[in-house]
Amino acid sequence: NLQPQDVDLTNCEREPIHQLGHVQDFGCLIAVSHDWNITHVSDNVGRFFDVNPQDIIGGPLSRLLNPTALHDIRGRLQVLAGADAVERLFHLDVAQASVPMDVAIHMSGRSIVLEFERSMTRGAGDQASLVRPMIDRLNGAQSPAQLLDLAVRNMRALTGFDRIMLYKFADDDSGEVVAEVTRPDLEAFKGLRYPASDIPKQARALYERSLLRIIADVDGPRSQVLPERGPDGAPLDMSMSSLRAVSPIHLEYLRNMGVGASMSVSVLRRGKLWGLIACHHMSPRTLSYETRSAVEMFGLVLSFVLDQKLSDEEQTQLERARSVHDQLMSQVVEGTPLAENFDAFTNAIADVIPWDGAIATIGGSFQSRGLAPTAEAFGKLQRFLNTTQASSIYATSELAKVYPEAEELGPDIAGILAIPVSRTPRDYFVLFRREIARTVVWAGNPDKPVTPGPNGARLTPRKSFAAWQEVVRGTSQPWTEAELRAAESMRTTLIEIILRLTDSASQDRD
Ligand code: BLA
Repeated sequence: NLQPQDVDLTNCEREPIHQLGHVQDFGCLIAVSHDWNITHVSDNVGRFFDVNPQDIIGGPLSRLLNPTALHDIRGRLQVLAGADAVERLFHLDVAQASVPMDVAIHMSGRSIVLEFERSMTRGAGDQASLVRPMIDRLNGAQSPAQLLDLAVRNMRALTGFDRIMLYKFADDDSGEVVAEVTRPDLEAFKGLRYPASDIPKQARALYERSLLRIIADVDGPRSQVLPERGPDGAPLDMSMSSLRAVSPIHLEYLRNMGVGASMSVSVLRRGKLWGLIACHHMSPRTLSYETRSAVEMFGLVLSFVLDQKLSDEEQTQLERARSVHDQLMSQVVEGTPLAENFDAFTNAIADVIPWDGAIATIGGSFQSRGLAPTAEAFGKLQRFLNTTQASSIYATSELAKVYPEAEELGPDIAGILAIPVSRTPRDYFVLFRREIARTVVWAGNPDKPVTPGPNGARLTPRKSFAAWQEVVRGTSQPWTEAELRAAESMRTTLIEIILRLTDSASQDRD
């Protein structure tokens, strides 16, 4: 594992963000063994309990908590469901003459981890009841896009953060801001893309287990967890900690953006991280544990509703693919040659497989639309395509990698999907996609005045966007599984059509 001082922009993926040894100062952490002796404590414990950290390590927890509180905590420990479960107690009277506290309870290895924050709510479940009507609203969404818009607006109402973004991951782990609400004076990030490295792999993996994190004060003090290493020689694993202090690299990123507080909630689809609801506040902002729990529940419900809406959309896409098939077949029945229907045909396909350009070479004719090569440039590409399997479609989103002459097709073409529709000579129907970096532009103020931290200007959204553009240079929007399946079934349809047309043409001659 890397030591904190050795982490830089080149090795972020190896930073052990679950073992940084600190908590944020708005709460304190106490870990105990199975027989309730204190094994770890954050050095700010004196701000929450009338004790010194050094005096209580190795002693019983009962020195800090009254018997009723201990009993309640024990009870919760018994119902912990699974290794990554966290139980919560709100508004608990933990000790004589102390203010009520909210307590998070979870297991880390063999330790029981307790995290205490002063209650900011009455513990009456008011926060959860706020989420209820929001769920009804989410359910009413007509599409995934509308759902995500509703989600960011409701999150703003629930949390009061200055900016709420829905950050969606792509197959290559880059991210896109697909929905956003923001304080009117702030620059908008919607539509922008960021490279996978902005949220490194271990962070994405952690966010599948632990669904919410808040950074209450980007410049706030952190409190060290003592001892640094336990008797087993390892630091306490804080993966599931609600107070976990976050990576200094990420803090620098937030500071460079002028952000004072950040919170993000995982959006999962079937257990896999699909996206994040990412929230910024321009000044420090702490939300009560009860509110954070309500927000986490909101995220869970959003995840389920989203899965449903995405599945509905996938179903609709399948149905559209079927209707393209029917449309094509009816044209054949009417005896119209395919070549005369190129526009109608490509329009129909666009509903199922979005494209930037299309060509058809069938029976010696050549037709093209949109971002497409000339007949001559295509002739050369066709020889390349003839080397692929005749019995299946061929697709790539990085043509230049396999076809060095890609540049000759036109500077923008990066993706092709070729559907062979006859054998010898091979006829093709081909769709083209534009290089993606050229389809997304930075809309914001290019040089917001920031004083970059020790790692320089790289840790800003502007530079992240530029980094993403570099990563995707020469690639198009990928062809999805569903699109490829639709293309494969379209190939069968097209072959059938061409056979019928040639059949009827030869019958006409007879
Ligand atoms: C974490 N990076 C994150 C998080 C987000 C981003 C949303 C989740 C933590 C949170 O809730 O704040 C990224 N935030 C963005 C992006 C925008 C934004 C892209 O607002 C755009 C508007 N970060 C980098 C680089 C590295 C890096 C280059 O940009 C490393 C080389 C590291 N980001 C990094 C780490 C975490 C992180 C380590 C995990 C923080 C943690 O949970 O401890």
